[in-house]
Amino acid sequence: MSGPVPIANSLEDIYTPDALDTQTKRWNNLLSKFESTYGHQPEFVSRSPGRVNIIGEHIDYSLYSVLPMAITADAILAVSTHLPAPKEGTFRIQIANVQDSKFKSREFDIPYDSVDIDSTVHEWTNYFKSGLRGALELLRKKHGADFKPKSMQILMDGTVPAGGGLSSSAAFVTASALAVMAANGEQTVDKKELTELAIVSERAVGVNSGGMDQSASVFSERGSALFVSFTPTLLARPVSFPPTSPELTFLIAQSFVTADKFVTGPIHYNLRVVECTLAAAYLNAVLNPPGTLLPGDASPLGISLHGFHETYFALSEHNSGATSSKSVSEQLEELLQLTKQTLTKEEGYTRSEIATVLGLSSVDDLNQKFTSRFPVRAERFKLRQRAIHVFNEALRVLKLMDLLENSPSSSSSSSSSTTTDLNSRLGALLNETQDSCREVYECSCEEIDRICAIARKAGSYGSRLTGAGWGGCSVHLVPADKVDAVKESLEREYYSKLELTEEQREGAVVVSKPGIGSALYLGG
Ligand code: NG1
Ligand code: MG
Repeated sequence: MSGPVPIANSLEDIYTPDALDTQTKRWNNLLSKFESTYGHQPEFVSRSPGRVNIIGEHIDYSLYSVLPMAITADAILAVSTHLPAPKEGTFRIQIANVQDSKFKSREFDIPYDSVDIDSTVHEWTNYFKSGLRGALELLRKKHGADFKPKSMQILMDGTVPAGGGLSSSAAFVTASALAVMAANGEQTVDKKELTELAIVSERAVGVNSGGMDQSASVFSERGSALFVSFTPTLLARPVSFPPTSPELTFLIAQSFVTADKFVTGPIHYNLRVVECTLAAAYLNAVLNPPGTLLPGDASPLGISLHGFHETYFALSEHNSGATSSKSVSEQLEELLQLTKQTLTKEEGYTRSEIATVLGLSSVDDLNQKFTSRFPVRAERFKLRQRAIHVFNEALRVLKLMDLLENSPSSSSSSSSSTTTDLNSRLGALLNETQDSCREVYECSCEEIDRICAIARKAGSYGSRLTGAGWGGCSVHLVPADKVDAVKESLEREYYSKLELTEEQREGAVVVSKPGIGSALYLGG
């Protein structure tokens, strides 16, 4: 699955036939606006899509595997590199947006060796700058520390709804990093390298995120979902859904409750990252031999529940079952029991309680290690609930993969009964995830819960929030012959009660076809 980001020679290489008309018009608009803005045609276009997450919610930053798929909506950046350098030691970036009314165009003169990003302001160009910073680090690694980056003129168009749980931010950061690589002569960009730099780059914008979005944005292949693992190293492989009749579709429904992780991070997303990390440290302190250190890993704060999982079962007495070592599923079941016996306080744990168990000298020491980079606001940390969700969700991903890859209908031609059975079993897993997100992880919201109930009543096999939650989008597993019924019910019982623009109403519910990931379009 690794290898270079594909070079697209035409839009047919990027979009599914049903999207081609709209995208051709959109790309022509981008290219002509580029000409009118900068007075010449761009040299290339860099493209990265958003994604919907099918299952595996809020477990990527704990380094458990997830199953997203790329959608059609994407970020596209038209680029040229004719601009002369402003003065010795600096390069110039001019960046504009086709939705210029909302995003004012900007110009930056940047010293070769440092891209400063003020992550305390919510400025749209910060996402470009985070991709730029990551790409420059990679370019300096390849060409030496005194690498001189090219000046760039950029026009951007993003159609992934922001704050919608469809990874608008990751699409923009990844497309930006790819654009900088290509502008500086790297047209064969390795997918794994691009993904890893996009993951680290995005954290510079103030959200302590996992790696699912960037992986889906880069690695996805048309017609397939993507199974992404993060440890021992990043790995992504396509997964296809068995052919069923009627065809199974994924519906994406907006809640129009904006969930801006940048703003709510301290009480929502970034707090969950801290709670999971502290749960790992706590379980390690209590269940592993005194002095056991968790391995440093690629998780946002450097240690994770997966790290605890590995360490615990690496100790032979825990792993040797009657026959051979336990399967991952058996290990996860055991971790669930251990968690319930060890993290017994439903009301959560105070900083001082945690510091004591971790053997830290003070709460300041705890804050310095876990909450200094991204501040969080909480008196108590619900370690029990977050760890239970993570281990259960990791189990659900394995169960869904088992259904996809080992169910009878995936091998032989499926009779309608096995199809319905398979679809309802897939859907049941998605519904369990929604229950856990709502009750245990507390990252849903009343609007999303209502949308899921409406969709299920109208024929969805499985309905749940997708992405970080607290608003944003939902994903629904709907047989093709029920899509209209679900859309109509959502319109009648949910959207009709909202003040929506025509454009919002158009994009409220979309059928998402699994699309290709990042691509470089060299035009011509
Ligand atoms: P969204 O809401 O699509 O940005 C976020 C994280 C993911 C993952 C999901 C929850 C960022 C950039 N992405 O996705 O890493 O943790 O929430 O599964 O914050
Ligand atoms: Mg995002």
